[in-house]
Amino acid sequence: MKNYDVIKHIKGESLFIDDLPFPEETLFAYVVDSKIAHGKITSIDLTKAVGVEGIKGVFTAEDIPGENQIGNIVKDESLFAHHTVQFIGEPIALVVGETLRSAKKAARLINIEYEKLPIIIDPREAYKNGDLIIPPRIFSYGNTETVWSKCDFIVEGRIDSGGQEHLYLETQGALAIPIEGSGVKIFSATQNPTAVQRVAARVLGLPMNNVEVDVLRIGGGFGGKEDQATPWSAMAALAAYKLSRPVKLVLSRQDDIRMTGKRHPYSSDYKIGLTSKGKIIAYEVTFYQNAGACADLSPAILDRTLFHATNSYYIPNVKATGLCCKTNLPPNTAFRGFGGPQGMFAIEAAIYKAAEKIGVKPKYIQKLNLLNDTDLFYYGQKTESSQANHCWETAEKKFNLEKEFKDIERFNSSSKVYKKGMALMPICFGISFTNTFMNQACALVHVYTDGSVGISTAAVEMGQGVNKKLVNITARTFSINPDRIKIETTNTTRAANTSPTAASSASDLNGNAVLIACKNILERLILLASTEYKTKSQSTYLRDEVIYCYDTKTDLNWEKLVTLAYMKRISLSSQVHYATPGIYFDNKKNRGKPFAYHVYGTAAITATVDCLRGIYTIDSVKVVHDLGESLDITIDRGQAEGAIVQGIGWLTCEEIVHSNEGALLSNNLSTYKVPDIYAAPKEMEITFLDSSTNSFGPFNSKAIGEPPFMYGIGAYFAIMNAMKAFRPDINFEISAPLTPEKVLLSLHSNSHI
Ligand code: MTE
Ligand code: LUZ
Ligand code: MOS
Repeated sequence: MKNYDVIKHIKGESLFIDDLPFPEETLFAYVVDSKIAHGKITSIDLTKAVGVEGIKGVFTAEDIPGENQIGNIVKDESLFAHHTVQFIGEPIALVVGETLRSAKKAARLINIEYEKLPIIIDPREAYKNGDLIIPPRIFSYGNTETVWSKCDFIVEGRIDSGGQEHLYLETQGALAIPIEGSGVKIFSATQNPTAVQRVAARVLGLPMNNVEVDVLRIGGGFGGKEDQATPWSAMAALAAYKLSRPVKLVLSRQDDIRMTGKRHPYSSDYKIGLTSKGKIIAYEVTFYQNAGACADLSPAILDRTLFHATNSYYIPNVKATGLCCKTNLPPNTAFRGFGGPQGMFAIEAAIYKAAEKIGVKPKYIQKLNLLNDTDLFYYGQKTESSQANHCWETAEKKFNLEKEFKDIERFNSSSKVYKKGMALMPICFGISFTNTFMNQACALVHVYTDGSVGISTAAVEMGQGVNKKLVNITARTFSINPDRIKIETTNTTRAANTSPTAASSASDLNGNAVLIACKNILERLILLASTEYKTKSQSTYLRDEVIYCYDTKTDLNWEKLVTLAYMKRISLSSQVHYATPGIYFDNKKNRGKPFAYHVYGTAAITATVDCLRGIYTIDSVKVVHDLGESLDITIDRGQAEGAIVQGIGWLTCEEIVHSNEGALLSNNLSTYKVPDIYAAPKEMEITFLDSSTNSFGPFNSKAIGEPPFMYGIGAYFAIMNAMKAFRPDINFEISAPLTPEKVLLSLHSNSHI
C-alpha cells in the first residue's frame, strides 16, 4: 500500500511519540491503576513512593487544578479515580521521575487500600440491576405489533458478539512541554486533537488557547484513539504544568491492553417475521451493549448500531431498542464500524436462522429483501441510488457464484472430515457522523513563493492514507506536481474546533475543505494570469504547471505565476471551513437524513472446516464494492483488504476473556489471537463498481475506511455453513467469535440430537 509515509516507514524514519526527540529536561511518567473492578478507595499512601530517588512528583485527583472530568458525551469519567474505582485499569495516580525506571519503582511502593463492592460484567445483568448509562434508545418504523399475525414464519433468538482489542502498533502516549506563561504544548497520539485540547484545558483550568495539540501521525487508531488517547495526554500535560518540565507518558503494550476499552461486546434478542415467500415484514431487536464503567462514546456507538440494524435490507416494520449497560470493565469505545458491525451481525444471524426454519438458503432471503432505490431506511432517509442489488448481482455474475455453490455441495458430499461453506454478505454503511454537528472540517492552504505548498487540515494520518488523498486532491485541483505538496502536522492552532478523524469521513470532510481552499487560490492566480495576458479568465487555465490562454501554452508557469502573485501582493493562502450540506436528524423522533450517502457492497466468503479438529481456513473473499471514483486506488484496496482481515479476526479468532473478578485474561499476544498472514484469506479479490459516483465526496469519491470491515461477518456464516454440512442436525447458537475451540465443541456436542 503506497501511502504518503511508505518510504519513511520502510526506512524506519517515521516518527511516533516514542521516537520524538525530547528536550533535555524531560521527565517520564507511569500510571498507577486500580487492581480491583469495583470498590471504595479507603486510603492512598504515597510516602514511600515520593522518597524514591529521582521522583519529582506523584499526582492524584487531589492535585488537579481544574476539573477532574474527561467525559465527552456524558460527564461521568474522572481523569484519576476519586473515592471509588469502577474497573481494573482505572488510573488512580501518576508517578513522574527522572527515568521511567524510577517512576515504575515508586509506583510499586504506592499502597492503596480498597473496600470491595459487587461487580457486574454482564450487560444483561446490568440492565436487570437498572444500571443504564443513558435511557433506552428506541428506533421504530411501521408497526411490528400489528404484523406478527400476518407472518408465515416467526423466528426468535439470542445473538452474542464479543469485544475486540484495537492493537494499534503504536501504544497510547503523549509528550507535553510547558510553554512560556502557563500554557502547554502536547504532542499526542490521538485521532482527536481538539478533544485533547479541550480536556487538557479543562483539567488544568486553562482557556483552550493555552493548550496546543500537535499530531504528526499515529501508528494506527482504529477508533481506539478517538476518545481514549485523551487521558494520557491530559496526564502528561498536568505533570508538565505542575513541574514546569517536559513530561513523556507512553504506555507499555500490556498496560495499554489492560487499561483501555475495546469494541463493545453485545448480547441481543431478535424476533423476525417473514411471509411464506421469504419477504421480511417485521423485525424486533434489543441490543444489550456492554458499555463498561463510563459512557465514553457508547451512546453514539449505540445509535449507529440502531442505524445499521437492518443492514442493506428494506423491512417495513421495525422496532430496535438499544440499552447502554454500565458494567465494571474499562469503558468500551469506538472501533472500526462504530457499533454498525454489531447491528449488522444481528440481522444477518436472524436471517440465517429464519432461512434454517423456512428451509431455504440465507442468500435467497438476503437477495429478496435488498434495498431498492425508492425505499426508505427505517430512520426516514430516502435511499438514493442504492447499489445494493447492483453489487449483489455483479458479484453473482462476476464470481460465478451458482457454480461455486454447486462445487461446494459436490465437495461436501464426497468429503467426510473437511467441509466447505460459503456465505454472502451485503453491506450498507452510512457516511457522516450521526451527530450532525460533527460533520465539519477545515483546511489552511499556503502556497510559498517557490511554488511549494503546505496543507493543514483536521485530518490525522493513521495509516489509512488520508495524507496521500489530500495530496492527490491538491495536485489535481492546482494541476501541479504532487512532489510540491507537503501535508503538515494536525495542529490545533492551524485547524481549530475540529472533529476526530473518524467515521471514515476524514478525506470527505477535509478533502472538500482543501478542494475549496485550493480553488480560492487558483481563482486569484488565474485572474492574475488573464490580466497579464489581457485575456478572459474563463479562457485561462493552468495545466501541468503551465498557464494556457485560449488553449495555447504561455511561458507563464506555476513558479513564475506564484512569484508574480506575491510581487502583486495577492494572497497565496486560503482558510476554508466545510460542513456537509443537507443532513439533519431529530433525536427525539429518530427521523431525518443523518447520512450524506451510503456505501454498498457484497462479499462472497468461502471457508473450509476440519470438522475433526475444529480448525478452519478462510479460503477466499470476493467482493464487489461501491467506492465512487477512487481518490487513490492502491490506498482504497489496502483499506478494503485490511478492514476485511480485521473483520474476520473479530468474528473468528479474537476472543476477549475476563475473569469473574473483572480482570482481563487475554491481556497479551500469547492469549489474544489476531489474524496473521497465515490466517488471512488465501485469496482476496476486490472489484470496485465502476458505475458509482458521489457528489458529496471530493472528485466523486466515497469513504472507504470502515465499510469493508463488515464483509468479515460473512466469514462467520461461511464457517457455520461448513459446520452445518457436517452436523445438519444441530441448531447452532450464534455467538461470535467462532473460535476453533467453539467450532470443535459445538460440532461434537450431542445435546441437540
Ligand atoms: N487504516 C489504518 N491503516 N489504520 C487505522 O487506524 N482506522 C480506521 C480506518 N482505516 C485505521 C485505518 C477507522 S476506524 C477509520 S474511522 C478510518 O480509517 C478513519 O480515516 P478516514 O476517515 O480517513 O477513512
Ligand atoms: N464517531 C462518532 C464515529 O463520534 N460518530 C459517528 O457517527 C462515528 N461513526 C463511525 C466512527 N466513528
Ligand atoms: Mo473510526 S471507529 O471512526 O475511528
